[in-house]
Amino acid sequence: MTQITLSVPDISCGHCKGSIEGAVTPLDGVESAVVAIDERNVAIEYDGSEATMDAIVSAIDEQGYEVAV
Ligand SMILES: [Cu+2]
Repeated sequence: MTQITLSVPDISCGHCKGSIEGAVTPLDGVESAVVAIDERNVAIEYDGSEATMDAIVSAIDEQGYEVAV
C-alpha cells in the first residue's frame, strides 16, 4: 500500500472535502482518501498496482480542484 499526501490549495470547506473524497475513494485500488480542510491537502492510501497517480489527480481535477506540484 502506498501513502501520499497531495496539496490542493483551493480546498476551503466541507463541500470541497466531500467532493474530493467522493471522487477519489471509489477509484479502483484506492483504500482511503481523507481531506484535511485546514491543511488543504488530501491523504490517500492506495494500491499502486491498481490505482495510478494520474487517475487520482484526474479525479480531483474533474471536481474543479488543481493539485499543487
Ligand atoms: Cu469548499
